[in-house]
Amino acid sequence: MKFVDYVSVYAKAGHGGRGCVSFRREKYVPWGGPNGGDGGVGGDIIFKADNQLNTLLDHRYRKHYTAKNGGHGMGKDMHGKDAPNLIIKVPVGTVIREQTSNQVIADLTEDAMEAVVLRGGRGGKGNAHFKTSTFQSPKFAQPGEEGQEAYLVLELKLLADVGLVGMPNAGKSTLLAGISSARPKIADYPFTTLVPNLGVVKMKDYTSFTVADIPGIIENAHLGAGLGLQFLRHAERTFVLLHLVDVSDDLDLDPVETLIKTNRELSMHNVDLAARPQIVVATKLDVAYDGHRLSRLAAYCEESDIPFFKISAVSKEGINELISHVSVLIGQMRKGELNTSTNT
Ligand SMILES: Nc1nc2c(ncn2[C@@H]2O[C@H](COP(=O)(O)OP(=O)(O)OP(=O)(O)O)[C@@H](O)[C@H]2O)c(=O)[nH]1
Ligand SMILES: [Mg+2]
Repeated sequence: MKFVDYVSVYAKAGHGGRGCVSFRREKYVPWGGPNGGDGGVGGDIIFKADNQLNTLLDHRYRKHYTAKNGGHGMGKDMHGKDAPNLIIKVPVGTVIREQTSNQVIADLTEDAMEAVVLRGGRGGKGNAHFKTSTFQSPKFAQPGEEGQEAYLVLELKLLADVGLVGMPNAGKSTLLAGISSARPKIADYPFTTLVPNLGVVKMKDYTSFTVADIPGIIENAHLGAGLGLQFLRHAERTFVLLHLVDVSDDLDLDPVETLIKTNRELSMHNVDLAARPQIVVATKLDVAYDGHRLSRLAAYCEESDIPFFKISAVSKEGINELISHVSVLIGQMRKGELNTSTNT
């Protein structure tokens, strides 16, 4: 399945129906009064979150949505029919903005949540409405109002408690596969993960938290290098980031430099991301034989007061400690005991 997390669409709510001009015609009643009915209301454009969906793909090729118009008013005081609303389903986590102002109109964070994004026009009043004691036969009625219309940007931002970030090959997907039932693709080449993956980590005490594995970030990602920063929007709605750094001996890269560079890319995307609580996780302990890179990273984190953990997906060393720590942290954040800045 293709993962689509950003689309723009055009949508228009229904036009209100026209009010009617009509007069009573009855036998033996030469001057019947006005009896033109009102127009019906145009259909609204409503977006609704649906947890059966996980991509915006459906909206990619259907860029125009138009709700039906209200029915016109008719004689004999008959009102036009109200048009049905057009309900557009999107995945949970979809943010809807107006394209030109970039203003957020709706943020659908829970299943079945709905937002009326564009209002249908009101129906016009029929001439029966305009009758007064001195003005008995109005020969006019109101037109219906236009429905609202807009170009909208739909953006899917996964909602996860934890985001996994790091260079390609750092071991993000391997960690996700080890702690949840998610089965992301894992391989020893960079950019194995092309789209974000979500996993649920279940703890022994029946609590759980969600983890998003985000495609690898390289230097100049903000200029479009590698997969660029296009998927970083999914890190924006997490409580905490696990920043994975490969510390195996045979890599040439300096682990501290790697950490700093990746963080720089994160802040280029969104300064708030750089301020998100972060835990540094040294990976591939089983192949850190002499451990020179490991100790350098550990020392740096200690100096800079950054929480630090080390794990091996192969020997499972350190994984339980890491997960327990994260679980407690998430628990505290959910209770509001810790300050976070999950910006949307
Ligand atoms: N020895 C060892 N190898 C590991 C460990 N964790 C991951 N690997 C290997 O490192 C390679 C990359 O792992 P992935 O989990 O695909 O890395 P990733 O960070 O998801 O990479 P991208 O998706 O490309 O960003 C794979 O060959 C894994 O088998 C570990 O703890 N020990
Ligand atoms: Mg991966």
